[in-house]
Amino acid sequence: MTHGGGSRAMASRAPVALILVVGCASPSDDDTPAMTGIGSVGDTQGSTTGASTTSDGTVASTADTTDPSSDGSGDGPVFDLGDATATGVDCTPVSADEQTCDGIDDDCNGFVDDIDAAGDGICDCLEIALFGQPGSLASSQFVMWLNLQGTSTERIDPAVVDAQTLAAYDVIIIDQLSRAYAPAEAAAFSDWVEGGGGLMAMTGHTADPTSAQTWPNGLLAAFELAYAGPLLNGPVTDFPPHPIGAGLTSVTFAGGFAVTETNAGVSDVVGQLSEGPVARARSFGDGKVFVWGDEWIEYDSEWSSMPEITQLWVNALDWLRPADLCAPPPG
Ligand SMILES: [Ca+2]
Ligand SMILES: [Ca+2]
Ligand SMILES: [Ca+2]
Repeated sequence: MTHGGGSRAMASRAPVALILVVGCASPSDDDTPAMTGIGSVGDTQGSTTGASTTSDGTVASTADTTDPSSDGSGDGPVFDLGDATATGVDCTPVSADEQTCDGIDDDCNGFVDDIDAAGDGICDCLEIALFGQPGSLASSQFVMWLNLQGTSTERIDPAVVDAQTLAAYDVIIIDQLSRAYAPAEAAAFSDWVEGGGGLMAMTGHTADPTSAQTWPNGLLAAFELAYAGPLLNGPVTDFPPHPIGAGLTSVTFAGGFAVTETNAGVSDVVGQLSEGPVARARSFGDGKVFVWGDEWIEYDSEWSSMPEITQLWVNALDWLRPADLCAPPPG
């Protein structure tokens, strides 16, 4: 995925020649307000899945050229981006700062789509999928919360998983699974991670070993990680040095499982109980995998008593995001 894996990114980077019209964008012409439009979940998703076109379709063109006089404004300079993936020395800025989640380094600071308008620590350009069914706590509004942080997040539970299904996302978070997955579907997951995707897994929605361990383990096998053992209870207060655990001292863990390696040494322990590791993380190809042994961290009803959980999500999403997406400016 090289960050190029997302459907938005792939679509916007496909052309070899791209000309943008800038300087004519009113606030409504820009994706940024939509990306940070608190409460406009549908708008947010819609605005970022349309490849390089903005909400009103005026800014970008993915084919041939855009005549600056054809958009009705005619008051902006035209920049030839050349290769749409351009950044660094060959990059021509189209704006003074990063403007749109379009797979283009607008300001040529070396980082594509590095936008976090609200300063909440979660990149506004991330496209996230919650994969599977939500947990049992009706109070959970986790998908909405992720969208409120500026991301484009949706829940999916596809009948068949293939490369095209996964390519639309930068980060996929496995939630409660409702079935076993075929080897070809598991392979699609591992290929997606190897290409740059960020995969996180949760479990513990039920004690049933088939749905809580066997099914997710089928997807995690390629990464040599697995849920195992009896139900465990936290909270997790032991966070060995790792970016995901940075600043954390206590995070809920209520009826979850140990996270084990099927090949010793392939991962780092992110969190552990007295019984052993319950969170592990590893790199895999160009992507990353983070496996957490419980699901209560998605229940925002818990966050009022454990505000560190939101920091866990900030840390996890920053670690999981594609390496060339949303990074802060160098230096
Ligand atoms: Ca940039
Ligand atoms: Ca951009
Ligand atoms: Ca944000």
